[in-house]
Amino acid sequence: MNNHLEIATEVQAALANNQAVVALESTIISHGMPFPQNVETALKVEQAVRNRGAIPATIAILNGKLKAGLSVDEITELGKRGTSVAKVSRRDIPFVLAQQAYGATTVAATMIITEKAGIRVFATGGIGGVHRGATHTMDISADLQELAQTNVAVVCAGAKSILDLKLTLEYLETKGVPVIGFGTDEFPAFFSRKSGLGVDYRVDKVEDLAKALHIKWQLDLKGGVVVANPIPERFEVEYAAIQSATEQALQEADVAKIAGKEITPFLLSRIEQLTKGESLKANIQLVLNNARLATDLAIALSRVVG
Ligand code: PSU
Ligand code: MN
Repeated sequence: MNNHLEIATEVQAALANNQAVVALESTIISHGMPFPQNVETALKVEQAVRNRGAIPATIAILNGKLKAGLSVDEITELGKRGTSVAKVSRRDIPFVLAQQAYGATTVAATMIITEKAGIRVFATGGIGGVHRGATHTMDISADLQELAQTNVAVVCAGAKSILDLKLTLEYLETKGVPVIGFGTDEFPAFFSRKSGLGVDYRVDKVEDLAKALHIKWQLDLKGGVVVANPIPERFEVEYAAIQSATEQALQEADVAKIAGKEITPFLLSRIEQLTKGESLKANIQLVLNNARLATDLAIALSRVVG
């Protein structure tokens, strides 16, 4: 395994000293935001993790290697290449490695590499989920299946309403994945703090969450958890604007017959265009907010484990 995985020196040193490390995903850089905001955001997020006391490890595949921890140049390269980089989920990893290619890792693939590197906490924007109309299309993100089997806490702002949030929560329940609301009883819907749907557990202190996570993994109850962290109120996007942009993007995807792994990036970029960049601003803020909470959690976890 180890000649496939390259852990940055700084990340290795932190892990060896039981210092907090936070993993960060890369599909959000290549496929989730446009250049140059994607690179600016990725670097800001890394800085936010450092400022709060942990070491960031952006996860990606570069030249056929699984990487935990990228340099500024590597993040910039990934952001410039954008959607020409392969979007890599679990199924794609061995093929991208065999081709010595670049890969931007989704939540699922990032979780896999995060776990292999020995990191427990990962921050992103939103997770994939059960798509609207999935009862016909069976479009269910591999992220959910990964959460069922890989031991990583995923800090996110919930999931976008391009998805069927109710079915997403049902699926997670079936798979035994706990959904935790951080400081909230409600599952957040990415751009807004509310979805009308509940969470399994509300937690107000990272220490309490760290204790429960430690016990979960001590008991070998495999799998991750969703730590749903609502977007700060002042950055919420007006509900009606997001709703109409989402509906329009979904209709366009349907007409253009976009399916499979193309659909999520298509919807994300259309919503950004249709809201004239409003959604992008919110997206950047919520990722920063998630990186800060993930840092606090990683620190709390290193104390419990240590
Ligand atoms: N949702 C977002 N932003 C994102 C993604 C999802 O709000 O950037 C990306 C993540 O990388 C996620 C992936 O893991 O899309 C899910 O893609 P799919 O639905 O094809 O599994
Ligand atoms: Mn899909």
